[in-house]
Amino acid sequence: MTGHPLPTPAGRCVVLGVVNVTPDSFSDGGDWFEPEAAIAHGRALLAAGADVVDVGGESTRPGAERPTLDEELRRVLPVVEALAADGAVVSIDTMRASVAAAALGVGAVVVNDVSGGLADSELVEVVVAAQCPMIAMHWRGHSVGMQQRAAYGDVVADVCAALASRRDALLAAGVLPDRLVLDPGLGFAKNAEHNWALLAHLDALVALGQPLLVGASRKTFLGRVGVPDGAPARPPRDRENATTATSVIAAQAGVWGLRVHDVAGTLDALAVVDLVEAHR
Ligand code: PMM
Repeated sequence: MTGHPLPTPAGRCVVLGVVNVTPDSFSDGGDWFEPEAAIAHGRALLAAGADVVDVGGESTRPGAERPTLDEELRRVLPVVEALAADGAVVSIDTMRASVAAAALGVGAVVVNDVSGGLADSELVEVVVAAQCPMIAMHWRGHSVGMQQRAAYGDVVADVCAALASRRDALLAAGVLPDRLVLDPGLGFAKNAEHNWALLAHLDALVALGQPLLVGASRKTFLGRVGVPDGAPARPPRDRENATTATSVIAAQAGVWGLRVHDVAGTLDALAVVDLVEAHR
């Protein structure tokens, strides 16, 4: 069989370190926009213990405009190529089939599609041809207008149903069952209440039977934790403690992986979870 197996370190969650090669991501926009800075950042995340580096060239913050295809390729390819050449396990965070194919061509081994294959129907064909792992996130449309689609009857049931239907379609298309990861898409067409409800019921998402990834790191809903009503939200970099708490909750719920900015802090938190588990 070709293609990289799903990374699975013994005894703990997979930690994906975020490398956003974008001028405008909410969490770290502009910090790593030049390829050299993004490569150095990826190397720092790997040195801190990241199992996977997740390289993306399109900001998905609410309201963000999409880059052109050429611009997205220009952003991500040198970074993917350099980190893969170092021996890193690289995932490409893209909704475009041609970006996924080009990134796989220069060494990426995982495709992370926040649209779960819905934005570009050809992306699934790229994944199937490569037999590579795919992360399929719950998604209700592109960033412009995304928060107007944050309406659910029962958010946990609705997201589970949508992910189950994505799972069935992707498996029918030929994505390998042991290489398909699902993701509830915290912050994507979801308000804070929706995100908290999903975190409270990760067991229902784990029960879908596929490995589950959670990406809570630094997201807007964490900016209000511990902040009085009316006071300004915490900026993204001041959301790390709250992020770590979500990582512990997700690890205890049995998720496969965590997509985070602070790799070292996440690994410490996972070590604590393991030590407590070992003493049960
Ligand atoms: N969130 C962002 C980008 N890509 N991919 C997956 N699978 N899950 C996520 O939750 C996710 C993602 C946006 O966050 P960022 O600006 O920190 O990259």
